[in-house]
Amino acid sequence: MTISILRRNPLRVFFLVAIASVLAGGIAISQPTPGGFASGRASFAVAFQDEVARYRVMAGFVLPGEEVRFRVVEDERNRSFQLEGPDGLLLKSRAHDWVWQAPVVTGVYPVRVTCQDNGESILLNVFVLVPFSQVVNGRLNGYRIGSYPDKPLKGLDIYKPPVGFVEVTAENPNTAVSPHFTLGQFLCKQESGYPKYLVLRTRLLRKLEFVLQTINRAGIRCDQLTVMSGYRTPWYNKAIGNVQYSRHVWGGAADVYVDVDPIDGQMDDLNKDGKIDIKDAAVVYRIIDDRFSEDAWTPFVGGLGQYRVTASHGPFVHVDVRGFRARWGD
Ligand SMILES: [Ca+2]
Ligand SMILES: [Ca+2]
Repeated sequence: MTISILRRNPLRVFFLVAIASVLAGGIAISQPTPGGFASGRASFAVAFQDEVARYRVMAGFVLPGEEVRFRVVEDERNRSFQLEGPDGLLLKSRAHDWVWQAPVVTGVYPVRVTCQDNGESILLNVFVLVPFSQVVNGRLNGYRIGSYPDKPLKGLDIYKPPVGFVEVTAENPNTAVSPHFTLGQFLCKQESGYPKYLVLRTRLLRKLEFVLQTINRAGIRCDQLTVMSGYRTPWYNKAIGNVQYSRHVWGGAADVYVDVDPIDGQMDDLNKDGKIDIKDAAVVYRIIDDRFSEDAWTPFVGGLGQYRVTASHGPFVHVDVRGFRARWGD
């Protein structure tokens, strides 16, 4: 029937296909983002801890010897997969479901889940953390950490001290933690040699990727967000006079701006008014805030703030994954 319609009226077939695609929810996924932004999304996802990795590369954070369950999810075609984690111990292995025991030695371990049908894979860069208990007198191997608050804010778990720290060496700052971000971007700005330490949350990385994808779809063509401030040790956070319970101290916040045209170390003139000011931060803020009620944003509920230019920084937007809604600066 389709062929006979095609012969009679090719234009009508085009519209039928387009309508069917919309009904199937396919347009948003298959339509390229303006300017060719590559989101790095995979055609399946891997669930681990309380996260879902939907990108071809994502970071996870575990304690030495911790058992982690990885499961393939969101695979509509029920294909076969294999997991390779050469340095860990595979305790359980099925076609879509594995339990992997992390090594006890601090470092980054690549765990790759590969679709056996087409070779597509998701690389999970799993960081084995240095346990929090190794902080002595506010320092970890000489690196200043400071002290986390004794009492979590409002008794919330997210304000308890982190379980451990990623060890950043001279060799690993360029490790990909998601398609468009690397480990070193989240280092605290305090001065020191290596090793350095940081806290980072997979949920923040997922949110930053989602923000990047969303602003590209809104017409701002950029392959990266500049992270002005990622992790802050409690020591540094106090030194710069910031509030004690800043989400930066728990690795769940990033201050970011778009700096691609031109790349000059400051926010681009996104609203094209010839000035670099809070109105450019507001462009990013609005794009995120206008969509926040959509279901896809549910895992990323948290803080959003916009900041004006000061003597020490240009305009930027703060995003975090605190788990409840907060807004400021608008
Ligand atoms: Ca710029
Ligand atoms: Ca502007």
